This record gives sequence, C-alpha cells and structure tokens, in this order.
Amino acid sequence: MHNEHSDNHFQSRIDKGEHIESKDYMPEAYRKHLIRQMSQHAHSEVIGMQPEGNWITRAPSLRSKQILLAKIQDEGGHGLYLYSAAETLGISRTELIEQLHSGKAKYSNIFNYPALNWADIGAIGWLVDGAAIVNQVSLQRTSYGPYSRAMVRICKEESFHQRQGYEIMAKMMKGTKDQQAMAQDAMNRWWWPALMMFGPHDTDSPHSSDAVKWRIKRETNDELRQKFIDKTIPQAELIGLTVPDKDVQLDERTGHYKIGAINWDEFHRVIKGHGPCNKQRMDHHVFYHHTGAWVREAAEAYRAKKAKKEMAVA
Ligand code: BYC
Repeated sequence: MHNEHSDNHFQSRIDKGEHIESKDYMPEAYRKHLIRQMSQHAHSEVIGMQPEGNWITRAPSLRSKQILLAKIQDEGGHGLYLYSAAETLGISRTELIEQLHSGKAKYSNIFNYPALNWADIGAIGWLVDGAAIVNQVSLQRTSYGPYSRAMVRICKEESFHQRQGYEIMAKMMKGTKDQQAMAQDAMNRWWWPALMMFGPHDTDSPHSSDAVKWRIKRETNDELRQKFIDKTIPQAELIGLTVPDKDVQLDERTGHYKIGAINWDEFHRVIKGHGPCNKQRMDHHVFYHHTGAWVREAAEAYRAKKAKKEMAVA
C-alpha cells in the first residue's frame, strides 16, 4: 500500500516520537535509507575487528589480552545485532554481505587505517570507540524500533571499550619518554580520521535532510562531531597529550572548541576505496567468508534435519 494518506500518517507517527516497527507501514525510501545506514553500521563493526584482532597475540600482558579479546568479541556481537535488525527490513544477510563485497555498501572510513603498534590499540579504543559512542547514544532515540533497541545494548558495551582505550593511553603517558612519544604519535594519526567518522559537514551531507525529517538522525553530523571534540580535548590534556591541530582553540563565549579544517579530500579518497588498508580489509573479509562457508552449510543442514525430525514426530 502506498498513498499520500499513508505517508502523512507515517510522518505524523514519527513527529509524535513513536517507534516504527518492521510490520508497520513505511515509505520505501525510509526502508532503503535504513538498510543502507544499518548495514554500513554492521559492516563497520565487523571490519573494525581486523585492526584490533591483529594485536591479540601481541598484547603486553594477560590482563590486556583478555580485555582486548572481550572487546573484539563484543564488536562481532554488535555486528550480529545490527545485521539481524537490518533483516527485519526484508533483506537477507547474504544480500548484505554481497553488497559489502561488491563495494556497493560502505563501512566506516576509520577502519582503513593500520594499527601499527600497541598505542594504536589505545587510540582506537579511546578515540574511535569514543566517537562511535557519541553517535550511538544519539541513535538510541532513532525512529526505527529494532535499530533503537540494538543501540541501547551496544552503548552499554561501548562505554567499557572507550575506557579500555583511555586506560592504555593514560598508562603510556605515565611511562618512559619512548612510550609517551608512541602515545602522541598514535593520537596524531587517529585524531583526524576519528573526526571524519561523523561524516561530511551538514551542508555537504546528502542524506541528512531525510534522516532528520524521519528522525533516523536525532542530531546532525556536525553537532555530534562537536560533542566529541568538546568531550575529548580535555581528556587528552588531562593525560598530557597534545591535539594535533595548531588552530584548536576554546571559544570562551560558547564553551565549545573550534578546530582547524578537516581534510575532506582524504575522507573521500578513503571511502572510495583508496585508503591505506581498504584492499587488505576487503580481501581478508572475502577470504574468511569463503573459508567459513562450511559453517553456514553445516548450520543449514542441521536446521533442515531438525525440521524433518519435528515433522515426523508431528
Ligand atoms: N565512513 O549524507 P551522509 C564502531 C558516507 S563502528 C564511510 O552524511 P549519512 C567500532 C555515507 O555513507 C561504528 N562513509 O550520510 C567497531 C554516504 O555515502 P552513501 C560505525 C561515510 O548516512 C569496531 C556519504 O558519505 N558507526 O563503533 O546521513 C571497533 C554521505 O554522507 C562516513 C556507524 O556506522 C564514514 N565515516 O551519515 C571500534 C553509525 N560518513 O551511503 C569501533 C551509523 C559518511 O550514500 N551511521 N559516509 O554511499 C550513521 O550515523 C551515519 O550513516 C553517518 C553518515 C553519520 C556515518
């Protein structure tokens, strides 16, 4: 069913702050918008396991290894919640993965940078998960019920992730000169890409006006970026790290930090597939997707066998 009356009713439900559920009427464009965003979000969680997974065997203590393992496992789980939530919109997991492999679906710019040393694991937890939380706290109030509920669970786990990263950075900043230099170097490399995670400026964001109208986005890209900046700069200063931006400045009047220009050419290059690790990330995903095919086949065979047994009993 599609007519003006249904679209008006849908918009009035959104305006009243109601959740839209999978069986409710929704305009096709709303459904497509959500599939795009939620699948990209899911892919980001799963691809995001790669730069960190690289450091599990090299974590400097048993404690840090256990914490990192738990964090990466959470990320796999977040991917699963999000794929399942996206499936309620009438698309299969197989199609979603095909879109990732064909390059039709994106994943976050941030995971196309390498994690070169242990300080990078600190910077990822602190800055990358820190940026992700700011975005996801806001998405808890998104209009699509299954997405909103997935966000509530994800946010609980994400705050532990951010603290894991900050703890690593704080510890290194209390260490030797070399450790301090490593932490600063990681901050220098991750700061700008983390700011890009919020997407282009509002004026250059083609999906924002629909997203705001449909309350998929409850705050804009620039509003969320500013929240992250205001929260993170004092955390950096507290442990002696310097923000790699000569133009950064606190505006006493508004209480907000002003920052220098973001390199949007770099952002566009990376999301078009030309970042330092795009090829490596995709090759890895494709390889293990094919290598793991037998697990999916076995699960399917088990399901069919069980269904046959149940039929025989009935
Ligand atoms: N990276 O109109 P716009 C995590 C694309 S992972 C790549 O503003 P929108 C974690 C955008 O897709 C957390 N592409 O778009 C995991 C669009 O292109 P398409 C990931 C980006 O959707 C492991 C075009 O640019 N979080 O937490 O209104 C370890 C125009 O942009 C990016 C989410 O995914 C980007 N950063 O707003 C550690 C949050 N930004 O699709 C941590 C959910 C923009 O037309 N997503 N693009 O080809 C969102 O909130 C929104 O989709 C965005 C972008 C704010 C990201």
